[in-house]
Amino acid sequence: MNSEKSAALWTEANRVLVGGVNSPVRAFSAVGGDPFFVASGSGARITDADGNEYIDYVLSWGPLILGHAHPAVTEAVTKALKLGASFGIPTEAEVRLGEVIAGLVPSIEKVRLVNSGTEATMSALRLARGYTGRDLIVKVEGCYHGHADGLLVKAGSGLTTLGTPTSPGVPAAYASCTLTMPYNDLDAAREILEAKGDDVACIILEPIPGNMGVILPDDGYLQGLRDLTKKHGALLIFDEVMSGFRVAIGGAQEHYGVTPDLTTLGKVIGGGLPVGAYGGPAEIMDHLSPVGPVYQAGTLSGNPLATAAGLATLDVLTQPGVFDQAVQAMTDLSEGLGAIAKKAGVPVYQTGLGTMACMFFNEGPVRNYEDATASDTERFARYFRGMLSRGVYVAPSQYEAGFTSIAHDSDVIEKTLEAASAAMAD
Ligand code: KE4
Repeated sequence: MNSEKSAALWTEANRVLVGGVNSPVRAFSAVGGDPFFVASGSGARITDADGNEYIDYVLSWGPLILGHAHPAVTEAVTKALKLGASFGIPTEAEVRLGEVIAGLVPSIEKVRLVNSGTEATMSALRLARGYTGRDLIVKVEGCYHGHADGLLVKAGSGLTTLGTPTSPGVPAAYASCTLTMPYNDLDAAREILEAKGDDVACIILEPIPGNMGVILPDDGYLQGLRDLTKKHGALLIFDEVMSGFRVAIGGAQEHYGVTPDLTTLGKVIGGGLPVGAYGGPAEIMDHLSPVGPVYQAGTLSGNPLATAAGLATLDVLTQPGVFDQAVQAMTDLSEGLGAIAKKAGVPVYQTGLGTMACMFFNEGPVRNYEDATASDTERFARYFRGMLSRGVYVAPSQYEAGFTSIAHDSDVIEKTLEAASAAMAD
């Protein structure tokens, strides 16, 4: 596989971009080797700077559920661009995207559009603190909500001891307002709320984590958190930036029938352009400026290009049977990979729902961060390189999710499984 142009670009990138990238995971640190530079995408496939083609299961880390360069999205963004890229003045498109989101996500009556998932979660936390008048937040170990200071925190020595920063630059004072608990452990949530409940503004979690691989909630876990937060007057925030429009059109909250107080979204609702969002009942959301006192703002929030891409994506995705195409692709892929691993005698533990899934190189079960981080990351890295060399790009880390799109047809899945049969034997 020729990689001359990617290699030259990688050298140039490292001179001017920190680590050669604009987001760390793209640097392939977890899997070894240097990343390729992509030149274009179409449907389920991407082509790199040297003309090598790959079947893509990262899909820009989730947004591209219609596949790359879907005509409906391309046409919508091109049309919007010809009318002007940005105004900083209300436009109809942001109203329509708000209406579509509110119509599809059970917990959302009012929504605020922003420009990234990080901005959505950072703002939702400020709203929860402003609404409750409380300072502490509780997050789940292994859940990732973007890089806002108060979320780059690891557990203290005990459940009710205050968090400590996971990154330099985060003041201990910020981290000390964050408590951390294991996923799928209601006793831990109960212990924290009974000890600190009067000071806890919210619990935030990915209802189906996709940033420690994909892990599903135990029966009753999400409803248990819903009951506990209600009892203690804390808000429940579902970060569905990844699971939204991926595990189900209405996200994990629709699938499990558990309604959070606030929901954060991103990725799919932007169709590949920068969009984040957070929403909930008007009674909470109206605490936000300009109606209420909790401040949040953004120059490009709801901009015409991103809202055009999001609207086009959701319009196609919600047509009868379309979402199910991407679900079927993931079902077929997962079944095929399981059979291949079994035949090769490689212990894997598979998880997933809808159009997002994960194959842990792990005997299993994987119920939380501790289980996930016991996976054989070396074996995963070998599998990643084996797939890449055979034209299949899976996420360059054991702790990421895999995604399908409506463009991942049976031929794409068949070619993927052929590559996997060989890669599993590497
Ligand atoms: P962004 O700020 O990257 O748009 O969104 C942050 C975020 C928030 N919540 C969840 C559940 C997320 O998965 C993310 C971002 N996901 C990662 C993928 N694991 C983005 C990829 C990257 O960091 O480059």
